[in-house]
Amino acid sequence: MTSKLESLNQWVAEVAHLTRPAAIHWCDGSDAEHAALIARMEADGTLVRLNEATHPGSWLHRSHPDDVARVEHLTFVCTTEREDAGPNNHWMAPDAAHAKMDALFDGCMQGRTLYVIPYCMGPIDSPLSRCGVEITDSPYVVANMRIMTRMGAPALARIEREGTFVKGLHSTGELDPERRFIMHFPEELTIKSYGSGYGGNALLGKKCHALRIASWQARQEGWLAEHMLILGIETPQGQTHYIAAAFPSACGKTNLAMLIPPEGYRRAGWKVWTVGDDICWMRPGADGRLYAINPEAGFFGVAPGTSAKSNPNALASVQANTIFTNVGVTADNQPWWEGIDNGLAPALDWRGEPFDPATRPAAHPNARFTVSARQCPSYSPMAEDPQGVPISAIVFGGRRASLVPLVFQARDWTHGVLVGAAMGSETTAAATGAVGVMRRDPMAMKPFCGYNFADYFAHWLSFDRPGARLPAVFHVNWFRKGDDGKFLWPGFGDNLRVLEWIIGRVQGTAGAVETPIGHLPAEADLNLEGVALSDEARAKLFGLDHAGWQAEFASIGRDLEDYGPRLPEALRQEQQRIARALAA
Ligand code: GTP
Ligand code: SPV
Ligand code: MN
Repeated sequence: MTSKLESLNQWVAEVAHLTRPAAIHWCDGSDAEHAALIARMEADGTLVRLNEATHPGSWLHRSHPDDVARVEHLTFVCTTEREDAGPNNHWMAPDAAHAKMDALFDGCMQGRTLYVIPYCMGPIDSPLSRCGVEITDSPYVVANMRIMTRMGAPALARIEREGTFVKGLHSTGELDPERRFIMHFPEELTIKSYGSGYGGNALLGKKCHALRIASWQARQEGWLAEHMLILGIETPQGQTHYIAAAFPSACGKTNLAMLIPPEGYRRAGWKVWTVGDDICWMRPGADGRLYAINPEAGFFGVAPGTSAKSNPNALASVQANTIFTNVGVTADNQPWWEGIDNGLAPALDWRGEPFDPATRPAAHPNARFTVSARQCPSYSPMAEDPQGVPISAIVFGGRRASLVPLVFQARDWTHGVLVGAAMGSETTAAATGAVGVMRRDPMAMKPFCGYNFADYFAHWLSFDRPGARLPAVFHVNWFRKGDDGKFLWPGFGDNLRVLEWIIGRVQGTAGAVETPIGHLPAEADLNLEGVALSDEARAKLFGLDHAGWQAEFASIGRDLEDYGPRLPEALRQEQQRIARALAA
């Protein structure tokens, strides 16, 4: 097969000439194609069939033990000018990067099949969607892309119509961490990824395209590509409010997007609808509001900690037709992970060895499930709407054991942009490296912004213009800990209490106390009925530690200076204004 688009045929031919595959397969996304791929992977051990009675159509993939998460230190943005990538990215000159990657790709697909995957990020008929083509030698990547994107014939038809697409070239190579690079060429709308088969390193539609390349395009075209979940909250009055929330990797986006209201709220008629759990593309509509789509079609969610109690919607979603990566299995081949809390026990760990708690956990901490969003019981009927959903509030949040209260609201858009730019969070297992180290992660985009953060902040500020009806901006922290090291807030379903306050603020019905860092709810402004909170919890969740925030703002000021003269003056002034207010 070939395409009607000559530029696509030509690129595939060039790549085949370089990588020398044994065969070329153009993916049409059909069931027959999928079945053949699965059979092939089952035969060579890439996929292990799970218990057909309990988990029909579901598979386990064990990745190489050195290939279990994104590799931020090996991820580059290759712009002509180094400054355009900014201090937030690793940079390499495009020519040098192409030469380095092409040397790795030279002959790397010998004996393998080259798969051409045309895909669409976003509903196939949405003007907000964008298309790409991933070339890969990994059938596991094909199977995951089929779940995570709109892949195959309809996407190819749209690409042929539009004539443009993001080019992504991927090979698992030898899975040698020394020969592993994830390179982005935003000026050429091109991605080259070599040496990893895992998640965000290999499923190029996800972080590489939908965030790093898309953020670059979004800046040029006047929209936003963000590491955000999107959810709808239906009130007992029957109104649905949409919220987009940016939390860093493994900090609760999937959980919040699939929230099940506490009992009292359910009885009163509250419902939460999932639009997306990881990525949000939004742009101003004719009425000045921001309209958002989820560019993905599936969830690549963190498995550990997912239980009938913490996230029943996720657990229900993964009962069938799911690919599990790096989880453990029970004696009768059911998937198992720490915190699944289902009364079963693991027999084999994620490396396929007999489970021994002294050796390693059953599931890798970054073990994931890949599943179609349509299997989620709370999947929003508006999720596939080509126009997107109007966003009423943007929520930033991080994993902060100390200092940061449960929730506060920014005074205005400029303050909101500062709140996002100043976000901090403790690192997690979603990327290789130390876990639990506090770092700045502006808008949860530190690993994903495809250009200079200073320009990104300026782009965010530019949305505040005549005619705009921008969302209100908030900051939350579900992860505040007490002196005993335990979480002070129950979290999960109870987070709806905070979302209710957020909606109340947007509608002008909920109260708040004004402080230098923003509007904080008084305890009485939140519905805490049935929530047991200690005095320590109340003080820390709703109080303001003045001295602590003074130190935090000094640190924010220093960190912003890292961006040098490109940092928007409005942001610097906002930081200084708050620092002064805290000192007064
Ligand atoms: P990526 O897919 O990596 O971008 O991450 P995500 O933000 O979707 O992460 P996810 O929702 O899977 O977060 C997983 C981790 O956050 C698990 O350790 C959860 O237990 C924890 N978590 C989520 N919500 C809460 C909460 O409200 N309170 C507490 N204490 N932990 C939470
Ligand atoms: C993340 O790390 O933020 C993820 C998983 O959502 S990955 O697709 O690997 O980027
Ligand atoms: Mn993510």
